[in-house]
Amino acid sequence: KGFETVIHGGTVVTASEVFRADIGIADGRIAAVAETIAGGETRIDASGKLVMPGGIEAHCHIAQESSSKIMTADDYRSGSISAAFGGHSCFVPFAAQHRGQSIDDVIATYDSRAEGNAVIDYSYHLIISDPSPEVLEVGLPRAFARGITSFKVFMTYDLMNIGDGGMLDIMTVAKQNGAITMVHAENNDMVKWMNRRLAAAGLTQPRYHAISRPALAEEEAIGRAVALAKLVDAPLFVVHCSTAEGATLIQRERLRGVKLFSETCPQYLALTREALDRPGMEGAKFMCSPPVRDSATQEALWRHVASGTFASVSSDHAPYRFDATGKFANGTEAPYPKIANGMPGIGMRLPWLFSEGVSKGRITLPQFVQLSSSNAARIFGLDRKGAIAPGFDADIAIWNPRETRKATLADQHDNMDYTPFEGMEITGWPETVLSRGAVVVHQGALRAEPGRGRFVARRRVDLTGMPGYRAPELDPARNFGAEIAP
Ligand code: DUC
Ligand code: ZN
Ligand code: ZN
Ligand code: ZN
Repeated sequence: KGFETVIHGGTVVTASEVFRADIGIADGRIAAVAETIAGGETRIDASGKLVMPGGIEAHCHIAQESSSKIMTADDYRSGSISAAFGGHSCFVPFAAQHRGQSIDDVIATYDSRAEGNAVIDYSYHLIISDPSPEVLEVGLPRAFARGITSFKVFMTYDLMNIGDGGMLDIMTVAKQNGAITMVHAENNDMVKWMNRRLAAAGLTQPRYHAISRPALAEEEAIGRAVALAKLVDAPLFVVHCSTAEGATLIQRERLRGVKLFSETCPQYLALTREALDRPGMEGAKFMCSPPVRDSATQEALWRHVASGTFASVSSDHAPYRFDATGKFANGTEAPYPKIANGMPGIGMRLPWLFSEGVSKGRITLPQFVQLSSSNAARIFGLDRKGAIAPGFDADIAIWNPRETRKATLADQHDNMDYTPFEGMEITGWPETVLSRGAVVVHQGALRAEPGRGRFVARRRVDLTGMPGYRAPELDPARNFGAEIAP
């Protein structure tokens, strides 16, 4: 049998095992995994290297306008190139609805932004800011039929927040279609109250951004989002969890069988709010929502990463440059509420997680695969991705676990003018990245044409082993309220 490519001599890492094997690729898929494979039109020598499923970035903002109309610096071309240099062979950015916009229009908008640009495969999570009857009854079911099986809602920001009732409606429709709801959980009124007090006291420098969004606002909102999801027994994914209290609440509800998933991000494990104290406006580089916290929080979040509370460690790449197109769109002295929120990180997510996680002994290699790729594939229905096994797409990253170098902006290959990881000493870098069998990146060079990445239709979330929760008032077995159970 003819293989297009054979990767030989490497150590294969899956979500459960680490073993010596060669990989044979045919028609863009993994066709064989065996101790020794001869032949292959192209042979890639992976001796001394780790051969892992390509990363799947399930939380990133690409070619997306913020609700105040600031466009991210990265589009599907630069965003996917940065992702690929960072070890990814798939990413799932958001397709964001503006209020009043139809879902068909949202999807068409992002299709046109993605087409011809991506170097790796992609899908979208919808962001719903306006759950009108038309959206709930027509728009979302059509999105599901196209293989868009997840979407995000916000509990904060006046232009995005859809209220508890809107969340119940969305979660109900999602459940009926086998989709999963993602949530940005921060209490909007707590943040607005803090903002008013800080503004009245004249405290508007970047450092006050972190003060304005208390840990309690996240804890309260996660608790409320989980209660709403339990009422309708629908699956929920809490994005960018930044607090020990939030993580502990998620862990407890997962132990109870609730259909609940979550992620944290490198910035919450790597940075503290002191970063926002840098002189002048420099602190704006480290502004994101929820904000980075303190070192005790970092330690607690690492325990949750290591013990399985989080399905993934995602970048939340939200690239706003340190100039008038991004952070300073409202002026170089803008008060923090008028500075775009978010930091870049799609190119550093995996090297940073490998270095701080695997190289420092906080997580195992299989855990790295789970957190970087395989869990996202299972939860978000990318059914041919996230594994090294026959039949799966040959989406593969070959890593040099011993290469040590400092993180630099040039290594990100994005459209940004800074990286929050600048100067960090990183051990373990991806060297070669394949997407459906084609080499996309090799030893620091891009080898693929923009446009080769394809949209991937996704399947329903896999909830095996998650019994869920039945509110007594909606329980058919108790025969009251069952008529309206979703
Ligand atoms: N939420 C995100 O998920 N990303 C950037 C900013 C935000 O509020
Ligand atoms: Zn060999
Ligand atoms: Zn968010
Ligand atoms: Zn985000």
